Amino acid sequence: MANSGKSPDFDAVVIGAGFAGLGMLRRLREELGMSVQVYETGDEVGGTWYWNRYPGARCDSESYIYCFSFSKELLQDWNWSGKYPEQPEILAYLNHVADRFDLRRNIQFNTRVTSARFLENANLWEVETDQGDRVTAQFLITAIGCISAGNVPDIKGLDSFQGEWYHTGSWPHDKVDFAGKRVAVIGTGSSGVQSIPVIAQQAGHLTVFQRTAQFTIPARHGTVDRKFLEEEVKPHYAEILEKAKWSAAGFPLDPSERSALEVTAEERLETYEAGWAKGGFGFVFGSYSDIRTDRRANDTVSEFIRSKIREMVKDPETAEKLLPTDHPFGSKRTLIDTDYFDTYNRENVELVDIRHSPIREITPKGIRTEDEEYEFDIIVFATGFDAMTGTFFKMDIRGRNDLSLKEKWSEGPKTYLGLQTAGFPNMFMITGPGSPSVLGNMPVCIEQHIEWIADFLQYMRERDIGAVEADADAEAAWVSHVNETAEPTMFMLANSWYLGANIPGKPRVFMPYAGGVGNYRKKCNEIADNGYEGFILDSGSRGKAASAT
Ligand code: NA7
Repeated sequence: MANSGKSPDFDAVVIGAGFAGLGMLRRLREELGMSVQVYETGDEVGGTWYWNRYPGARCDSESYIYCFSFSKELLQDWNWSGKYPEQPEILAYLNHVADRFDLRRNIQFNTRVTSARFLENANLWEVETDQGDRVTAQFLITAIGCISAGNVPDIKGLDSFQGEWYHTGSWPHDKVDFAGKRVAVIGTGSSGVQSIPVIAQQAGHLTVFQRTAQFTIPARHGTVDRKFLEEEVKPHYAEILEKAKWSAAGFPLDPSERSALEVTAEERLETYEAGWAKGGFGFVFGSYSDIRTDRRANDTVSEFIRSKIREMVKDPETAEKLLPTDHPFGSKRTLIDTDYFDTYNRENVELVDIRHSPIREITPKGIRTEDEEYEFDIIVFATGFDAMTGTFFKMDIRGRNDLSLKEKWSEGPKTYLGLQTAGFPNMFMITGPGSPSVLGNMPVCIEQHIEWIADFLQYMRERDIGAVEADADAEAAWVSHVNETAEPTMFMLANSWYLGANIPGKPRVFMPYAGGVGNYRKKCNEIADNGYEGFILDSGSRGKAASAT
């Protein structure tokens, strides 16, 4: 459909139908009365939880806090079964939300946005898709996820491999049969750590190719505690959510205020043991306040986890390879696992340290490292994503003066609050680089962006403002603040996807905002209360769509 007159085809185009896209669509349509078109590449809703169907895929946030908060009824009605929700259950939840709030009618599935161009004279975005759509909208809102562009490393010979291979982030919808097969998993990040124990139970033989040994904390997963849910969560959802909103990482946890260096070694050990027994992210937030900022404090927890690995893994040589010694705990994404280290005690599991013996090529039969050749029926790439910017760059997004986003961000992403980037008026990013989202509980972060963006659009409409754009100076100041905030943290001491270090040639820039979810919310609110300080408000052509649907 082309733009036929002065009015745009839609008030807003939203890209993506995961948590962010669904929530944004509902808010704009139901509360602002806007006409919205969502484009989604998949043939269903779900985003991350549509694509990541690998064995063992589940969320590291506890289920009762991994949800939308906009509907009290939804919060009360939905019953999770797992303490940590598994992928099929989260997908079922998102499908339920789509049905319950009648969201599908504004979503076009099987459609990838290929380009978006800002039409300066009209203050509109023109969006094109791979299905031949060409539409205009006043607002362009990206809800594309932060970890959605899969990274299959460029290893020589992959095309020649005669077996099957898969990337965890675009897993087939039909079950992959590992029974009796010789399987390789490359990568030991979240996806590897979750899938390895499950694949090991099914495969004939599993070989794990590890580049970096990981710190991981036991999840202590199980079925959901019904009594806890009915008595402690559901009657108090409002307070729980409020606490999560203002917390450091979007969880309703009470962070410890003690320093690890103030207490005796015995007391520390007791705290770490208690946290380890309880499992999950509480281990991090409930122990000591400085383990993520002070190297000496961090050493105590890093060493504690190493001692646990030595205890859990029976073969001393394997245990030694599994010890993370080149980065402190918490400098890469904190991992939560179920039986990860125990898996290496199985007869059918082998660990190959590719830091010391790198993969040279993939052969028709398997994988050749510097020292050996291995034969496989299936190779699983748990090798992560071109995070935070990769999905943006798959589209040709152009702002003022035909400037492409890829060119603007060639030295790393530059945003104001992670919500807008100068030169791209009326384009908003949900969980964009420069926001804390990937360091926190996603739905809490996503909903904050949805609410903030919707309030801004409402403000614009009430004042007849046609376009808003981040001011270049405000953006530069925010980029500096993001960098300064990350500088004293452990995050700077590892090669992680937060820094783009997993993608050859990607600029080494810390992309998320490490100042905390609650602090960030406060800053966003202050900026809004000050008349959207740092944004240029242009009262030119308003570009409202003809009718809301
Ligand atoms: P991650 O966390 O980026 O992990 C990818 C893993 O793959 C990690 O162990 C990498 O080693 C390894 N990797 C990456 N490239 C290669 C190559 N070329 N050769 C060998 N090994 C490689 O991705 P996940 O999918 O596990 O998790 C992504 C996020 O999803 C996660 O953080 C959660 O937020 C949810 P490295 O550590 O870089 O040496």
